[in-house]
Amino acid sequence: MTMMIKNTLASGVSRRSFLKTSAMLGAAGLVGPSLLTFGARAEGADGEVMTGSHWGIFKAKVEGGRAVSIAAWDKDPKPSHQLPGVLDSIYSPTRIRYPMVRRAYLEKGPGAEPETRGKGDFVRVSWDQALDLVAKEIQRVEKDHGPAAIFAGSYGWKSPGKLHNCRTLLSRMMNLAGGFVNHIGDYSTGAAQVIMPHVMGTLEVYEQQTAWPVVVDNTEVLVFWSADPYKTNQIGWVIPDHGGFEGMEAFKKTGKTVICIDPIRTETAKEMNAEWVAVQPQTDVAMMLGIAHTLYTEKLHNQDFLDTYTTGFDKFLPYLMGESDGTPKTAEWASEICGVPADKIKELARLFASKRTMLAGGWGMQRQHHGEQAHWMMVTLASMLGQIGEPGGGFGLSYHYANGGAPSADSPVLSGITDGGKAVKGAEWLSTSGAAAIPLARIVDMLENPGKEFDFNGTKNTYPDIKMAYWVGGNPFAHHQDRNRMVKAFQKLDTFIVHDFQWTPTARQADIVLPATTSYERNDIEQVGDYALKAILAMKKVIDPVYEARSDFDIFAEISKRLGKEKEFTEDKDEMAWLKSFYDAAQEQAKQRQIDMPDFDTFWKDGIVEFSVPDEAKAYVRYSTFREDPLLNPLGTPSGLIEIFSSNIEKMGYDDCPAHPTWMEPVERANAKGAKFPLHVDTAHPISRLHSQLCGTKLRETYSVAGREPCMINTKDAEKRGIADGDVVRVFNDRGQVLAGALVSDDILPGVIRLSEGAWYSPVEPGKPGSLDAYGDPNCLTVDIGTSKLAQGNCGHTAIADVEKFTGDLPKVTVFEAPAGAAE
Ligand SMILES: Nc1nc2c(c(=O)[nH]1)N[C@H]1C(S)=C(S)[C@@H](COP(=O)(O)OP(=O)(O)OC[C@H]3O[C@@H](n4cnc5c(=O)[nH]c(N)nc54)[C@H](O)[C@@H]3O)O[C@H]1N2
Ligand SMILES: Nc1nc2c(c(=O)[nH]1)N[C@H]1C(S)=C(S)[C@@H](COP(=O)(O)OP(=O)(O)OC[C@H]3O[C@@H](n4cnc5c(=O)[nH]c(N)nc54)[C@H](O)[C@@H]3O)O[C@H]1N2
Ligand SMILES: [Mo]
Repeated sequence: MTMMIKNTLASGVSRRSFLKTSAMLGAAGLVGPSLLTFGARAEGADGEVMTGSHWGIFKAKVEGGRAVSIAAWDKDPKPSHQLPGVLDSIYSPTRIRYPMVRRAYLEKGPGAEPETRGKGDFVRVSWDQALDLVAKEIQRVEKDHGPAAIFAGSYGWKSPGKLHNCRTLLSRMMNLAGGFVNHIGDYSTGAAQVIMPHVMGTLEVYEQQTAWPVVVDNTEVLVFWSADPYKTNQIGWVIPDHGGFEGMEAFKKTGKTVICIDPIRTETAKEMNAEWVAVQPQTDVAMMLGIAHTLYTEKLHNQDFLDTYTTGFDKFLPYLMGESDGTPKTAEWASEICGVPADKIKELARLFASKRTMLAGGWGMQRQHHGEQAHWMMVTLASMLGQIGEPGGGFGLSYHYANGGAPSADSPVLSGITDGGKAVKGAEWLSTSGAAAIPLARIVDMLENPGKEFDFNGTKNTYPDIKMAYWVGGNPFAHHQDRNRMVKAFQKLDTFIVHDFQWTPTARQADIVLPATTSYERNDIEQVGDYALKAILAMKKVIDPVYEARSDFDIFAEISKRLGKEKEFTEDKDEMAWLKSFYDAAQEQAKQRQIDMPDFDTFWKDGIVEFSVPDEAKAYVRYSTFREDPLLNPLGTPSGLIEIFSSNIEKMGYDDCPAHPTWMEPVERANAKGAKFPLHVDTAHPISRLHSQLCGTKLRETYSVAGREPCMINTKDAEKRGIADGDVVRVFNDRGQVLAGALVSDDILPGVIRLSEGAWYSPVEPGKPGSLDAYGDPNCLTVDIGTSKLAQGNCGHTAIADVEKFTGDLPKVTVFEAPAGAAE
């Protein structure tokens, strides 16, 4: 399948003004062209170049040095509909053109007039001036306050590529500079990745799933619980193979049962003709308990499995039956909370017990208060069903992510640039590098409370006193919760430095903004398929850097030079030498495993090397060896078994994370007694963006409503408020207020609205906490607390609010234009 995308969308810069600008730059001597083109160039300026991105492999057509169209790779089983935005991201008006410094900062120094952050009053400076400023400020803060005063645990989805990995490059430079404060965890699976090792002995969320062909052949009931794989499998952390779609399409053809348990009728529910079980948000644990209670009272549970493969069911049972707290967790009890009729809950229990059932859990339900409980209870439910380790049965926490379940090819694993610290095995973003580390989502709490003690997974620590933050490859003013609290907290910093290629809400808040290249303006190398490992791709440079953009590698090398560490940073290797070193190491691995790979030059010329999928990978069943022999193949838990009760967690003594799965009211819930606001805000990941990436492109025109982020609202809720489809609405609670465009629909449960994460924050009064946001950033409404003392994950899916038709003067959305002075 080929998808051609014409460049009619990308009109940010006309070719003429682009040439004029480049010529002017050259003449002004701001930066020589040789500095702009680090490493090798694409073969010839014009023609077709194959490269890759978070959205897949594609071929770009270049004319006159400009990318004019892109088309998905013809072997991509399901190209992402977001590709036109990828093309537009290169030339969109939000592109950062030059190094810029906030005026007050430039004139008066670190910490000056912090309330002007976000107002867009930037001054253009030369690269030399900008790099000197950054290097001097790192030295000042390290000298006066020590490495624990610099937060460089910069989180975000950056771009793929084993060399131009901006986050790792930042850590690498900061390690050479003397150290920094890093982060632990991520926003994706903050709760799950901490609880799962206690329960299953492993991260679970970033691991290969029982292969799709096995599911297609054996699974009778496929349950997507808080998961929307048709939406989320579009993208990968590396370059996606989209193999998950082949699995889902094949399953669909069998006509077997698919159930989606979600407050929204998802893309997956529609594509797979699934039964939609509409559950109240934040109540899945109650619903699962209701199913578990039915299984137990109707003797449908698998006691043999519980006896052989799990520990602690006996301690959980009194809670389930209500002996320990006086509340039996019956289907009726559950129904009151989760809104699913008791009969339906019982029917699901009987169905799951009588059929080979795969519980495919997504992550929305753990990105909320007490989020640890959801997956723990799901594992408990799967244990009672007793199908874990059987072909097509059990549970899986990554079918919706990066095409989990697409069988793994026999291929070597590419290494990449390192940060000089220790990496946690299996998850490069869990680097332990740094002077200290905080649970990522506690960043604002840290900025507000230097010296405050915090709990995390059985440890106690204190927050450092941060003076400077350095961000690359992420958009915290999109991804973090409670925007207004955050705007205020970031004003405490002396210095905030950001590299990006777009004027994101975060870049606008910075003191020093450095223009990075997109991955289409540099050469790199990457694996295709996070789990499938289907190929290694040459991510070839498509065009020369636009305006004055430079690669993060180049920028950090220049700063390292000013810190006297250039050689340590570059190891005297240029771009192509690095890429060759990663490839050669992979080839060495391959040789040992008798896998054929061409030499580097041939690979680079061909652009891709593909690997074959062995039959055993297509037959892979997660936990089959554990099931065969739990003594010989124990889990990594203290007991070697699935821990329905965890003695380790019991020892921690946390009031918000007891020692077995437990239903606890979240801090706020629309349907709870005394709830202050009537609607739950579901901040589901966007269908037509990757978080905030591509929000600044013309792709927005395909989904925005009245020029704003769509706010999906049920017909009844809309009628009650006199809201019609297409109206501008104000969504508000005590934490914030945003405008959005009403999308009236019956594909969402009454009492729930959807405002997708990643919408760019466009405050009407920048710098002022509480300002109305004109575009629709849902994180103006969300709560900024940890999931619990155990994981301290973010609660991006915890928020209640109300909606009204907006009748005031419509404020302009300004965030999609470059700040004044940055666009000439
Ligand atoms: N309410 C709520 N909030 C959420 C979520 C939710 O469900 N609800 N989801 C959370 C989740 S799971 C995640 S992962 C986060 C995502 O949060 P982020 O990962 O911060 O979001 P992205 O939009 O991917 O931001 C990546 C940024 O990196 C920039 N970038 C890309 N390539 C490069 C490069 O080579 N160099 C430089 N310097 N910059 C580059 C992009 O332009 C973009 O601005 O959001 C979290 N926030
Ligand atoms: N198109 C696209 N794909 C992506 C991303 C993207 O931004 N865009 N981001 C990528 C990243 S970084 C990640 S972490 C993953 C995210 O993967 P997920 O975290 O699984 O994605 P979400 O959309 O946040 O949530 C999935 C579903 O959970 C539902 N949900 C929310 N709250 C509840 C609840 O309380 N109960 C139940 N049962 N359902 C609930 C939402 O309505 C949504 O349909 O996706 C990845 N894929
Ligand atoms: Mo994520």
